[in-house]
Amino acid sequence: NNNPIPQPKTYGVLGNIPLIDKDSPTLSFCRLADEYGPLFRFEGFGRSVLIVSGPDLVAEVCDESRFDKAIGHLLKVRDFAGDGLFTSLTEEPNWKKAHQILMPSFSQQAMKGYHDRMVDIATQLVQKWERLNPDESIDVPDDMTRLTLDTIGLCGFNYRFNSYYRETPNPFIVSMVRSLDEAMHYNNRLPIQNKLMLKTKRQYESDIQSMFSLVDKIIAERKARGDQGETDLLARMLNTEDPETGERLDDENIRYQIITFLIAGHETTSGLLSFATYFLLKNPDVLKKAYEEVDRVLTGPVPTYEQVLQLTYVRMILNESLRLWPTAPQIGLFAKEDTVIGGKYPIQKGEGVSVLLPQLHRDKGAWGEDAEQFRPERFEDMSKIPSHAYKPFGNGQRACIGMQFALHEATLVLGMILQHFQLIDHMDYQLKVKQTLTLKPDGFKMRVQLREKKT
Ligand code: MNH
Repeated sequence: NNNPIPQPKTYGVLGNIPLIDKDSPTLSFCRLADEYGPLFRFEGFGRSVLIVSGPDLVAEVCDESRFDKAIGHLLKVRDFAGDGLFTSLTEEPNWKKAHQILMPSFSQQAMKGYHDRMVDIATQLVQKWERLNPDESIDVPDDMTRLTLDTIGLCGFNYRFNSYYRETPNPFIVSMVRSLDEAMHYNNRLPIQNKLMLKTKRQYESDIQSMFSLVDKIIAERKARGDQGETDLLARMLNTEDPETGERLDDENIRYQIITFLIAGHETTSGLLSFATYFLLKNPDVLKKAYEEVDRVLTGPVPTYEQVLQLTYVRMILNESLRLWPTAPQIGLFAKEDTVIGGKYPIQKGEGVSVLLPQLHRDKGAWGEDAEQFRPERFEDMSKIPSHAYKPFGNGQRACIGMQFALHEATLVLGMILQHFQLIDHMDYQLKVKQTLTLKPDGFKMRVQLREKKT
């Protein structure tokens, strides 16, 4: 007894495409979900995807025996991330190989090894902000992006982007943001449009070449210099054999992994730090509690590894920020066989599904009537978190490998910011969310004032 899946109005060959804002597709999907419910079909240029945002349906599509990660929406990203961890199918040999080789580098234990380097970069942010004049404002997402790029560069490859020594974004970032933007827009244009956009295409190709050349240089320099006892991601990729096959990653795949870590490892975390800062500015009670914790825990000049683990309220603030604004807002899956979800909606083998995280994370049935409220206390007891209503780091074996890394870094940085500064919402910033592949608050500025030193 199969029911048809709801679908919004279509526009000829364009399908449902005119219903989405091409600069922020996720938010458009959320508005459609408000109207069409927890499951609807979306069609563009003959391709169709099911947009899912109800906890029960999400539980089903997160069953790894029935669904697996899809990469159709990421095909253009493969132009520069290849068969790296994020853009490969689970069945591609390099996914499992890289996954096994790299897992130990992302354990909670491994964070001890990155801690001092994370502090190095966070200190640069604090020192920059300390030296501002009172009337100078901070472009929050810009400075957070400097931080997260420099952190993954230093921890991952012992490479310094030195973003705090530059006025404009690092050229690598310019190329990366522009290519990601193009990869996102490409799928929503007609093939004929894409063919005609020669200048865009040339820019795209040159951006990819400049990313490749920086990364190949990092690899070549490390190889030329030889091993000096590094234990970073690059050393691990160059020197470690996959326990299963006994093989190492080849140079081309290492290039793709580095680009993957630079993209995945910094855009999302910088968005998280920006949203968390925004929520602190707008929620004085939460800010007060956070200051209390930071003043109690961070007693030395810089946080130690153990102290970061003790910043539990700061961590709850980050979890709650990721609930309301999951910075990687959609995950793509496909059905491994013909199946039925919700007891009545048929899905064919190979059909695509996209889990709409911001909508799922605001489900009133799962989170209560105050689902739209920013309330970190929800995360006091992680065992009370509704299990299929919170997926900011994705699902199963294809979940984020960098979760501990992101959370350690973000907790450390937010802790240090609160240790040193009073935050000032001088423009009464009104949230506007901007989407590249990830979400960020657009045009978000604030001012800071040094806190009185504790005596
Ligand atoms: Mn991350 C996959 C969210 C930080 C490296 N990441 C994912 C997925 C989500 C995600 C969601 C699953 C995507 C999908 O199913 O298509 N990641 C985040 C968020 C943050 C984040 C919200 C920060 C906050 N990610 C990081 C960091 C790194 C990283 C930091 C690296 C240092 N993420 C990855 C990689 C994958 C991934 C690599 C792909 C893993 C795999 O499929 O094996």
